[in-house]
Amino acid sequence: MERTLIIIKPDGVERGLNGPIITRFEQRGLKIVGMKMLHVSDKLARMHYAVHEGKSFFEPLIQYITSAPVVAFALEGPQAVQAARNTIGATKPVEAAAGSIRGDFAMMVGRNLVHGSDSPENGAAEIALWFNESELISYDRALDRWILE
Ligand code: IDP
Ligand code: MG
Repeated sequence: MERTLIIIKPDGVERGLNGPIITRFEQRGLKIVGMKMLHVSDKLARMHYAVHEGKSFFEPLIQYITSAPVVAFALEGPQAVQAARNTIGATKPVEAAAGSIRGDFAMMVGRNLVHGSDSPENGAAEIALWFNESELISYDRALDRWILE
């Protein structure tokens, strides 16, 4: 089973879209194994987005992700990273497929609502950065036999 880190960014929280965004992942069958709301510190923002340091959009990105609370959660499932990224849609909302979160709810790359890890390795690393082990919960869902084969 793979895990991925999802973050509802400040625009999602401020626009009241937590419910619709979480619903997309739940309806898909991905399992939430940890969830919290927090105001991201400058330090955590820079660690999370370290790969983008030096790019033209880096400082605006840090400003954006620290500008209001976020909701962070860990999802588990088979190929959870790819499944979640397809549900999120392309980085630039104008290129995101209709039916994806960004394709349905967003307009611009600097206000694209959601983060999703881009590889299983980064999924594990990002979850370790955002969550303590004690905040992650392993459990069986009664419906899993109707979602997983
Ligand atoms: P991703 O979120 O789809 O994985 P990344 O390329 O990892 O996209 O970029 C991280 C975040 O940085 C994006 O989600 C977006 O918020 C922001 N970003 C990426 N490229 C640009 C840009 O060209 N202008 C402004 N913001 C950008
Ligand atoms: Mg990325």
